[in-house]
Amino acid sequence: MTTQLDERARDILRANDRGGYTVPNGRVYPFQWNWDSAFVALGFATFDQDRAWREVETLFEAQWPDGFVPHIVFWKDDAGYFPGPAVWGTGRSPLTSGITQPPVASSVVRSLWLRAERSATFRPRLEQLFPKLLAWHRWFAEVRDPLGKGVVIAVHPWETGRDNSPEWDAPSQVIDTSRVGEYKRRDTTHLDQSMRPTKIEYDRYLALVQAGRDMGWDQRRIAREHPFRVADVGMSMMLLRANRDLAALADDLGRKAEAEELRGYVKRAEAGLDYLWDDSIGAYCSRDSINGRFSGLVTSASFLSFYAGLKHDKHDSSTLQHFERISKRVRYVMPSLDPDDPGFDSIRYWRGPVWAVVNYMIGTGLSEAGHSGPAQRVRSDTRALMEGAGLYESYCPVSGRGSGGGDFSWTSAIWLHWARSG
Ligand code: 9WN
Repeated sequence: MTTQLDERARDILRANDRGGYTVPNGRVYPFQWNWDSAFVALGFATFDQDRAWREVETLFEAQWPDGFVPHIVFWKDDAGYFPGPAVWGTGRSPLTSGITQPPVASSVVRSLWLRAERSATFRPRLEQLFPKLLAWHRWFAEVRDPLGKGVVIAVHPWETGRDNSPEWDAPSQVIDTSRVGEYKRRDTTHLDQSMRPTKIEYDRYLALVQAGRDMGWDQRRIAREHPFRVADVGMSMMLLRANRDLAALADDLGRKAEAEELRGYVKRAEAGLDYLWDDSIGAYCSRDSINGRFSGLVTSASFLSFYAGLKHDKHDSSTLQHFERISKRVRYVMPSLDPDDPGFDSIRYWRGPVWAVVNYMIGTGLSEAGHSGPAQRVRSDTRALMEGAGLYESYCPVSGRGSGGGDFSWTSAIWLHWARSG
């Protein structure tokens, strides 16, 4: 089974390779996506290290001069996805979207570097990538951390990568959709509608794209004025981890000043992420930065505190209690939303399904923090899902059925890099 799935996973990555970058799924997502590409590189690294580095390098070819890295790069147009480059209207070359995505690239590059055993062959490539990664991290610190706490403010649900998480329901209420007009979605022609975000959610996504375009994609202005400005627990945890990993890379490259700067960001977040601790539910969750309200929801992102390297006895034991409770409620952890929440929907995108990339981060973090039982559960469930259903975009935590697109790139990568030996 393992060898068969290894072959299948490699075939999927090769088939979705468009020459230097990989599409998440050929039909549903025909462009380069930011955090998908990073995770995809982990998969390539298991059989073609050169191709793995190339994936990240291609992504950073689309970096804007201020350090921002877009969530989609439209290397070639494709009518199969909406909204395409004309709707975004960023006027960049290459054409890109105007929002970003979770900053996992530095953590991935560190993993590639360690796999390459810090070899002289890959050192020049690391030297080239390092300033680009650093520029992106600085952009987060300067543009997306207005609270000065290391907490990332997301200005679009798509930035969080957890598009229709119920965490965004309340903060999205204020988005004015009156100017959105008619449009034709493409996702629901490829996939079952019951698995995708709803019409009102799409209207809001598009209203935010329009607002960004109206502001000429001036990122500083967007960060100040957008109607949606949410402190995202997922991005904040991933950035903290990425800052630690980039600091370690700076050490290896002998860049003392940069390592110190990055450790400064780490310190800031270690103290500041308490802002996302909601004592009333005993978990980390996202928070509307406009009115300070917590989402009050336990999601899969709540379990990323271990991956971020946060250590806090009371918070850790409370988070682990949620883990125990949820792991008894569903056959496969970690559902994207607490199954005891009334909004839980086992097949609708980020309102229930399990995502392999999130499991990879949760499992890695738990294992590093010494919580080997829960860590093992996450890994073996991920493995069982893939063996049972194939390499899908996501999975139903109750039945194990695949949901979303099939032949999925980042799921294949996570199989090769991590889940296969769980
Ligand atoms: C919008 C590609 C992306 C992932 C996101 C996932 C989904 C896009 C969409 O697909 O988002 O960016 O159209 O639904 O939510 O995490 O990066 O796999």
